[in-house]
Amino acid sequence: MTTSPPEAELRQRLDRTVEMLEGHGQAHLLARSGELEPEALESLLDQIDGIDIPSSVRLMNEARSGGCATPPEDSIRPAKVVPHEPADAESMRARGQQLVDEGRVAAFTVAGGQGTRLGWNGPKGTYPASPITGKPLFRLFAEQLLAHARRSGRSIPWYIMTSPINDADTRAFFQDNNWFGLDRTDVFLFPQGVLPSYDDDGRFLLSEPGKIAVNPDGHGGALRALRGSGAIEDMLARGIEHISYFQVDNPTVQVIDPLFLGLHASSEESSGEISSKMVPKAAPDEKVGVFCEVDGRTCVIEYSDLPEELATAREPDGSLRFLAGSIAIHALSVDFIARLTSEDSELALPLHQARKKVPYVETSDGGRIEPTSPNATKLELFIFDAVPLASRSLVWETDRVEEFAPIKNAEGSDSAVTSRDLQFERAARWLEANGHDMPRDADGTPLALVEITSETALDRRDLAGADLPDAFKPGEQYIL
Ligand code: UD2
Repeated sequence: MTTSPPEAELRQRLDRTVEMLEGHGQAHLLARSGELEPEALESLLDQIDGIDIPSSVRLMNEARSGGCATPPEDSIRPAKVVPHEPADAESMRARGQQLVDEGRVAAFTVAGGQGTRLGWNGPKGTYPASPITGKPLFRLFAEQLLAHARRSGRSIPWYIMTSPINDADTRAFFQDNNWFGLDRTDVFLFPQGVLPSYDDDGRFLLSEPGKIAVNPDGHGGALRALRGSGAIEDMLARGIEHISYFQVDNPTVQVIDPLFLGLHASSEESSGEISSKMVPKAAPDEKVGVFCEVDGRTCVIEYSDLPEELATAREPDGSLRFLAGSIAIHALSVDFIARLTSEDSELALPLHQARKKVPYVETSDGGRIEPTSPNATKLELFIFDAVPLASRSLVWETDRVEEFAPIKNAEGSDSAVTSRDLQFERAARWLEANGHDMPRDADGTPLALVEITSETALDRRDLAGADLPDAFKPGEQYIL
C-alpha cells in the first residue's frame, strides 16, 4: 500500500517544480494543480521529474530551430550495395555462424510502437501472424531462437524494447506463454523513453488534468534505452559483441542470419559497426526509407523526406535509381552502441518531427479540446540515423519474399493478408528449391498452403533430405 507524503512536503515539491517549469516556459502544466487530489498531483510531479523538462525543452528548441534537414538534392547519390549472392558467401556464413556458436550474438526486437494503423488491441508482437497456425509474432521469433540454440548448443539472449504504453502487457504475454520455452534469464525486456508533444507555441500539453501528453521517442530511442536499462552492461557481461536488430512487425525476418552477421563483422565493406539489409523497392512510392550516400557516408533517407524527383528517377534500363529500400534489419556492434551512448546520447541522433492530433486540456479554463486537425508535434529518433555515424556501413541486398512480409496495416499493402501470401509463397519456393512439386494457378500463386515451422527449417537449405509429403495437393493445408 502506498501512502501520500505529508501535505507540506508535497506543497514544497510543487513550489520547486513550478519554479523549474517557469524557467522553461512550461508553468501552465501546473496552472490547475490546485484541482488535483494529492495522489494525482504527486503522480503528475513524478511524471514531470521523469520527463526531464530541461532536456525535453532543449530538444524541442533544437527541433523547432531546424531539426534534421534533408541534405541538398544534388548531394544525394544511391548507396553502394553488396549483391544478394556475394562471392565469399560460404566463408562469411561460416564466420557468422562461428559468432553465434561462440555466444557473441544477441537478438534485439524493437516493439515499442503503438500499432495504431493495424488496429490491434495489444502489443503488436501478440498479433497472430503465421498463416495457418496463427502463432503470434513473439512466438515466431522465439521459435527461431530455439532452433538456432539447438544447432549451436548455445542459447541466444533476446533483448526486447517495449514502451511505457505496452510494457506491462508485453511482460504478461511472455509470462502467460511461459516465455515460449526460452530460458527466462535470456529474455531482457525494457521500456523505451518518451518525449512530450508540444503545440505551435512550444508548450507541452496535458492529455488529462494530471497527465502530460507524451509519445515514445522512436526506435532510435533504443540506443538510450539499451544503455539506461542496463542491457548494454548485460551484453558486455555475457560477451555479446553484435546484436541482430529487427522490428516486431515482420514474421519472416531471419532473427539470426549467419551470412549477414558474417558480412557485417568481417567483410571489407563493413567497419563492423552497423550494417543493413535492403530489398529493391517495389515502386517509387513504397513506404520504406532509401539507402543513399551523402558526402561519402551511407545514410537512410525516410520515404517522406526523399525528394520526389529522386524517388521517381530511373536508370537507362528503367530500374529505379534510388532502389535500395530499407527493411529495418540491421546488425550493430555493442561497442558502437556503447560509443554512441557514452556521453550525451541524446545528441547522437537527429530529431524528426511529425504533426499529430493530440486531445488536450486547455489549462486556462480546464476545458477539454478534441482537435480535428493536427495541433501538435511529436519528436522521434530513428535508429537508421546511426548508419552515417559508422566509418563504413555495409548494405546488403536480400530477397523480399525470403524476409520481408511486414504486418502494418489493417488492410491493403503490408497487411495480414499480404503477409500471409508472402509466407505461403516463401514456403512454396523452399519446397520447389528442394525438388518438390508445388501446384500453382495461372498467375503463379501456390495452390497448396504450407506453413513451415522453424523447428523444421530456418531456411530452404534445411529442407534438403527432410521427410516431407510426396505431393502437395491443391486446396490442402500443410504444417511442416
Ligand atoms: C519503418 C521505417 C521504414 C521501413 C519500414 C520497413 C521508420 C521511420 N521507417 O516504417 O523506412 O524501413 O519500417 O518495415 O522507421 N518502434 C518502437 N518505438 C517507437 C516507434 C517504433 O519500438 O517509438 C518500432 C515499432 O514497434 C516497429 C518499428 O519500430 O517494430 C517500426 O515502426 P513504424 O511502424 O513506426 O515504422 P514504419 O512502418 O512507418
